[in-house]
Amino acid sequence: MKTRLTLLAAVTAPLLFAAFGANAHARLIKSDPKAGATVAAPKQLRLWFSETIVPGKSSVSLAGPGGAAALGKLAVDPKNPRVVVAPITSPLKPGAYKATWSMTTADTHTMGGGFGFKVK
Ligand SMILES: [Cu+2]
Repeated sequence: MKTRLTLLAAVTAPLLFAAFGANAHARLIKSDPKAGATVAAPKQLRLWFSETIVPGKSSVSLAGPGGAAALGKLAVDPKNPRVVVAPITSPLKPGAYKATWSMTTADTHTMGGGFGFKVK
């Protein structure tokens, strides 16, 4: 019996590992503005992800001292489908901001996260 269990573990472990390895969940690699940075009022948010993003099923929002900031239509960079661009359509006042993202990848999985920055 013990041998059977060991054998089962030996067979399933690599399969599980392969399944996780095949997942393509969006992970934020970096952003502009950078997390924690203090910057002059940006005109757009740029987010670099680990996977190709489906922009029509993804979203970014930005909250600041005046409430929700107005963002234009989310798009991917035509040169890099892992880079998402959200235009900021009205100037940001000085203060602390929090960007919140929800990204769907081609495998239909959705991941979310957020980061903060300050406008001087
Ligand atoms: Cu996935």
